[in-house]
Amino acid sequence: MRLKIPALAVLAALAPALADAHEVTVKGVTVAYPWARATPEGAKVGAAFAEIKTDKDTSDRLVGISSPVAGRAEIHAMTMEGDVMKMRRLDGIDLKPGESVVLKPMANHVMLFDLKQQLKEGDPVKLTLTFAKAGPIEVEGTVEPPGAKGPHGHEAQSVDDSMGEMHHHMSHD
Ligand SMILES: [Cu+2]
Repeated sequence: MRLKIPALAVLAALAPALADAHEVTVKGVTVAYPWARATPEGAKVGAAFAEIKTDKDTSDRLVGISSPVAGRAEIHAMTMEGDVMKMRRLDGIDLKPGESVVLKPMANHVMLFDLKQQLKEGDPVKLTLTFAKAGPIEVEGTVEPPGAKGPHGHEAQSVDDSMGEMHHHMSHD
């Protein structure tokens, strides 16, 4: 449950460094519930997710992603073309005022390439999301099991799919 109390919003805006690393707000942009999926040993590609929220007076654009566990990260969109799922790289994602954009399985997501280590369930994972106006926002989440559909104890990102291993079966443009 979330309380929308102005005093809390002010506090969050004044003290982003003190905020829980799982949810960080900078200049009206909040990154919350970051997580990644566990990867098999030797895998070079992984996927990560988070929720991005803007306050009612803020518009911004997600323009980049990075993680210390990956040589390179991209923002991806997923679409269905007939029965075939396709992923493509996005240059960014526009954020309108008061919007919540959830990066989640079977939708827009973060693709991690050139993994430097296996992503093991329960391990912490850092993501830096860079915004056109708010700049870089670093958050730390947790690696969830390979088939996880959302971060621990949070239902908002759950999706109706049975394709936990999707990234191993899909090609990238
Ligand atoms: Cu992808």
